Amino acid sequence: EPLVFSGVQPTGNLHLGNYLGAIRRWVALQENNNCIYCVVDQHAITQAISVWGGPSELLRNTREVTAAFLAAGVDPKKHIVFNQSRVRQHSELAWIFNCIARMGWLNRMTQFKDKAGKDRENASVGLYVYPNLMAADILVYRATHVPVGEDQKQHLELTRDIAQKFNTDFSDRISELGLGIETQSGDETISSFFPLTEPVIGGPAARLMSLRDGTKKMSKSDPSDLSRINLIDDADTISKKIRKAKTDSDPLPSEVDGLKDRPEADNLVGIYAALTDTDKETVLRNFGGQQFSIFKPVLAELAVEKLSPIADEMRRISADPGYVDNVLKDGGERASVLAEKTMHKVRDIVGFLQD
Ligand code: AQP
Repeated sequence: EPLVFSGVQPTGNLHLGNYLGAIRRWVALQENNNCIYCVVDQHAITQAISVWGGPSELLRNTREVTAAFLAAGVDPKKHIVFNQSRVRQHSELAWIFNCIARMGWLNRMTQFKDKAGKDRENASVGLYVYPNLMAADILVYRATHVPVGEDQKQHLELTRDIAQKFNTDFSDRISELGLGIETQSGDETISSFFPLTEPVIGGPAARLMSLRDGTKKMSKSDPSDLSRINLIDDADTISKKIRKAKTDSDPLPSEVDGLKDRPEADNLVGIYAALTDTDKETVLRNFGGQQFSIFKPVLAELAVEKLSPIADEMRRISADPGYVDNVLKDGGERASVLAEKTMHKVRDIVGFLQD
């Protein structure tokens, strides 16, 4: 049976990319699947304390991200919403995955290179092994589908490699204990315990770019606030940011092909398409030939219309922090039961003595 898992880090400045690339798609997946949505607070502390802001900031951001999930339409009763650190089995499984994943695999992770920057010697070990914890987040529920933005693709490939190596290394033991399902691995049939998780990536907002530089990802950590639309921005701020967004001076093309080598134009058209649930072709059919002086105000109005209700709802939900805390506590309890079911089996598979 399909099971959906995804998470967002409570690192502040939740933006339109996080919403369109991930959270909004989570809401759609709730219809036909069981879903687990997580505020990944243990990931948030992998960078320097000056980046994640320290304990009070982490608590504040954990509540704010949860409020964003709920305001966007995540249903914490039918599905599970919790913060990662409450469910100890994530880090327990991550340790085992630290022993499964190879140094060479992690050395290829581009996000580590980006986030560590030039001073790699000074990056935390946690930042380096973060993809193993992410694999554990997913596989501790044996989740089959993970909706994320394009930037997470490589980490999901690593998650599959880890699952595959675990299944292969322990294949005999998994079948001896009767805990696997027979799957094909190359020419061999092996008994698999972990599924090979499918990334759910796509649509016109899989990778939103900075409003100041169409070659850079829209990101929470960009020092320029003008580079992103934050979910809590008010109408004036959203309009100003779109008005000031970098563009070239040509009118919009009528075909998607014409967006090639025009990253800023491509980005704004993608945002319009995602906000209206269409595709870039449709947007260009309506706006091809128009100048940005026409397109930008229409886009700004649309963004305000779609985002303002979410920001209002976030403020309403945040006014009662007790409510948010209870959602996370209840979700954490339900997640722990599921995670422990998996971990009990994993300990048996690995050969850790337990009752
Ligand atoms: N620009 C983006 N376009 C589409 N999706 C995006 N996501 C992030 N940026 C974009 C998706 O949002 C989800 C949550 O991301 P995260 O909190 O795990 O952090 P991140 O991937 O490191 O994203 P940020 O916001 O850009 O933070 P920093 O500045 O720290 O790098 C994920 O599904 C992600 O793909």
